[in-house]
Amino acid sequence: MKLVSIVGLGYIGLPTAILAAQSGYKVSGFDINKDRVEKINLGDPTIIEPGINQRLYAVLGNKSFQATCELQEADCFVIAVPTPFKDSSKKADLSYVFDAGKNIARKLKHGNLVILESTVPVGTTVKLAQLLQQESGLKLGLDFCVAHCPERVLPGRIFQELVENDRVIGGTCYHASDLAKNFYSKFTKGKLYLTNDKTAEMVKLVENSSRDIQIALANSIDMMCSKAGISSNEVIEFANKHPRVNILKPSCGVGGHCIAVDPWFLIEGFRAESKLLRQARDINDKKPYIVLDSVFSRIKLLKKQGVTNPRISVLGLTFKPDVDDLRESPALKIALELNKVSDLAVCEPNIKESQLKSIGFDNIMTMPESVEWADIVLILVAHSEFMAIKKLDLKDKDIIDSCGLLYAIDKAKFNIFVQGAKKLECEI
Ligand code: SAJ
Repeated sequence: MKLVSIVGLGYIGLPTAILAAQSGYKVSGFDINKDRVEKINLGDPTIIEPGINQRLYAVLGNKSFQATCELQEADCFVIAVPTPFKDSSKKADLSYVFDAGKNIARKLKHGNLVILESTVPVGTTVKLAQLLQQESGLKLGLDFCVAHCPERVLPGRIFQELVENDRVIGGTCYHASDLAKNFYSKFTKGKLYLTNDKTAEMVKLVENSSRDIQIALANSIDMMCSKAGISSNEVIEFANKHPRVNILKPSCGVGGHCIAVDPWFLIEGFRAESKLLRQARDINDKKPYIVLDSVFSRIKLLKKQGVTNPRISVLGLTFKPDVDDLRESPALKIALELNKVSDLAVCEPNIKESQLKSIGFDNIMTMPESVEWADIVLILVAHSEFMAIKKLDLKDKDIIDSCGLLYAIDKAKFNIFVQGAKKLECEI
């Protein structure tokens, strides 16, 4: 297996293509976006990821990798295309996967392997295999093989995780799993577990559903603690001291293109059996509105106290800390709602001012500027830059911290659990 064609040069496809090229394959990266292909061939990876520029430069330089809008023949095809929702329904849009399949079918030859890496509903890999068979006229299992090997990487650590993480490979036949294992073993140090296609599909979906449920639990704990007047961050921290408990963190909601999306692929296929997943989705989807409600009650209170038009500083807009990604961001959703009705300043150090303006935010400030300007400081995302907030003058500021930033600062500073202890002191 020498020639590899990667279909889709996004966050997963491009790093995979580069790594495969660095480990001895001759790689062609296909993308439908001509502009992206041109940029990549000129050395601009079009995504931000540590180490990617140097790596891309190296594989372009030694000609082990090239991007193209014309799918090339290969020994192994890897599909890494998006699987978003269909319109406003929460059903998976598999058109990119099947378009990739149709395209590959035209180039398919005896002995080829096709690997699907995109996250898909259970049963999709076999549908892709049938499509490839129909369109190419070749026989599945005899002429070509198909396997599903879902990606598992964290943006910001993609190259490390592509190498180090264990992977699950599900073939439509044993030979497919074995061939795919052979492909990944050239650049993966993690263990490669072999199974069937449906199991691999289900594994990926339950991994992300498990995170969603854990975050929903954290958000429920947060709502209960808020009623009880105690710190949810501290409760979770202490509960996690139990050797078999591991609750995630409360936040202003769940965003991104994975955790908030993948559970729906199970809900779509297993409506009756997935009630817990559905409830977790509802809880996490409701969280931005709960944060909004608490902002509105503070506004009301300040107005009663004579502040006619309370100014709000929003800290953080991305879907999670220290990324430049606004996709499905609950923080952005909250800020856009507030922008309609309040005097707002936003501070988002990871996004360019021009992009923030194009979204509709006119008042863009640094953290010190916005904190000084505001009556209410709304912390939505715990970016590293915001760890300096306690150095600013916060007296007379009404602070709403939806992501445990202040708790994290206290913990880092005093290395003790201060919030409950502080409260105890006051009560005594
Ligand atoms: N979140 C919380 N509380 C937490 C952790 C996360 O509210 O304790 C929120 C985040 O703020 C964010 C959302 O959940 O809005 C999702 O964040 P995430 O870090 O869990 O997930 P993603 O979407 O960045 O990437 C995940 C990967 N996550 C991790 O490894 C931690 C990985 O599991 C998957 O391979 C990837 O999705 C994917 O592609 O499916």
